[in-house]
Amino acid sequence: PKFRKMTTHRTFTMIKPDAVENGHIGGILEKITSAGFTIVAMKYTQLSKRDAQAFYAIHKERPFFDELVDFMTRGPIVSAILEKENAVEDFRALIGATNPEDAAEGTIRKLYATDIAENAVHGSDSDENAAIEGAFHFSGREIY
Ligand code: RTP
Ligand code: MG
Repeated sequence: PKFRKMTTHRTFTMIKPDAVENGHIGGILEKITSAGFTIVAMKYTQLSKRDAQAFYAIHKERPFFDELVDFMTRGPIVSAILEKENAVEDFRALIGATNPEDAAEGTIRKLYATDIAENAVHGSDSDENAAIEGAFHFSGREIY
């Protein structure tokens, strides 16, 4: 019998407030779909302080935590769940390094990020976190 591959094939992303403010939603979605990702859930929403503090709880001892929460809550974001073989790793490659100065040519952060803090997009860093983050933003009925 054929069994479905057990490799996780989904990741979670946000187009952050800087990229929304700068008019890059369309450009970023074009890069994502051109790279072979399928959008299985998507919404336009604004995080509350409580949401952002919970989402980024892993960073709560970092010096940039308050700045990060203020940034991520200052305007709307686009959040989405993306599907592709090897999604987490391939998406991290597509977005590029956290600091756009270090990001490779053609990556989303190289093209659209402002600086290390306002870096245009989020991408989950593991299959486990992709599942947690997707479930944080979407109910089962919002995922297709
Ligand atoms: P992300 O989680 O957003 O995909 O980014 P990442 O893995 O590349 O970076 P991470 O270390 O998880 O940091 C999360 C977000 O915090 C902001 N940051 N600011 N001011 C700073 O030095 C600084 N460092 C990180 C960025 O928005 C980063 O994406
Ligand atoms: Mg991260």
